[in-house]
Amino acid sequence: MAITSVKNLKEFSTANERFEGAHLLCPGCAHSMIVRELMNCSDDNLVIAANTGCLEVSTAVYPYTAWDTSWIHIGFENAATAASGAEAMYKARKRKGTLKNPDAPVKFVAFGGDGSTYDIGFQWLNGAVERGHDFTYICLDNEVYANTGGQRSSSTPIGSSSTTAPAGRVSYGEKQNKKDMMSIMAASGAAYVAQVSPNKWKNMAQVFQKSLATEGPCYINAISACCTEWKFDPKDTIHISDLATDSLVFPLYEIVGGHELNINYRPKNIIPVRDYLGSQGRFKHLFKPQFEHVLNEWQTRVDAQWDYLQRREEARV
Ligand SMILES: Cc1ncc(C[n+]2csc(CCOP(=O)(O)OP(=O)(O)O)c2C)c(N)n1
Ligand code: SF4
Ligand SMILES: [Mg+2]
Repeated sequence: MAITSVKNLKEFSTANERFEGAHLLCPGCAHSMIVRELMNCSDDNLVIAANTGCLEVSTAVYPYTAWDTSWIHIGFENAATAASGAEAMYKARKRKGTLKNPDAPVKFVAFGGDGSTYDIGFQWLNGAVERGHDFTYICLDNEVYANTGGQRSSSTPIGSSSTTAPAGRVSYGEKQNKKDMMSIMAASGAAYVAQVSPNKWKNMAQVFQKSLATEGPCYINAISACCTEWKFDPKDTIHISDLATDSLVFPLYEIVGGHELNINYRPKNIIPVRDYLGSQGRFKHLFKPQFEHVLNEWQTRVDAQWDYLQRREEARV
């Protein structure tokens, strides 16, 4: 697997910018950090598909664009379809000898929000993975339908208050467990799957490079802190992301070839899940006495998941 070396911070900050600042994402939006890093960590030609969501509506407001690369906008459910279709056409033209520059490396990438990835575009993503296209799908996972005002998705975590599962005197908000897309994608035949977070930018760059260098479908679940819907100060995006990874609410790990699980980040000091939940307005009601059990269940669930991941890593099954 040919992986170019990870750029250092200085190289990143001076890299040829392919995701331009001319966009309307909220200040502090993690979507832009993830996208920019993907584009800066590769020197290959990129063909990027983005479906409807905060990323697309904020980066391509006619007649402007933030994308200094080939870019396809497509309907809410179809980022994977567009990227896999472009990849299939590229392969066919290469075979027929009709490409102008057949030796130039080209990589195909799709971006979708959690609403489109976990819910509305799930079938199309799953089909593209099952067909074995050579592309990387990156879910910008802010755990809510942010662009349309904060409805819950199947990525929304238990206890979060959203417009369609609001917290109140009796209800503590979301009742369902966040869907486990990592396991689903690994089981669906993805060659490589990983979770990343922008606070661990080096790991994120390594994962992106690994996925671009892997032949076959890759799925990356990127936690994308949303100051607007999670209700925190825009200056705290990286701090909130630190709390997510260091409480192990969002563990960073990868699954290679559907079975080999590697943990990519082990916090030196694991912090209580309460510290993560208490940092955001969407969970603030959980600190009322009547919802104490939800906080305790959260910690138990996160501990059990971490235990499971470590056992999976050791067992190599
Ligand atoms: C088939 C279809 N259903 C619904 C919509 C309306 N819609 C546009 S963006 C969006 C929310 C996007 O949420 P998500 O995918 O999580 O991305 P985010 O905005 O949170 O980054 C919705 C429901 C649409 N455009 N097409
Ligand atoms: S609402 Fe959230 S995801 Fe959308 S642009 Fe603002 S911070 Fe980013
Ligand atoms: Mg979302």
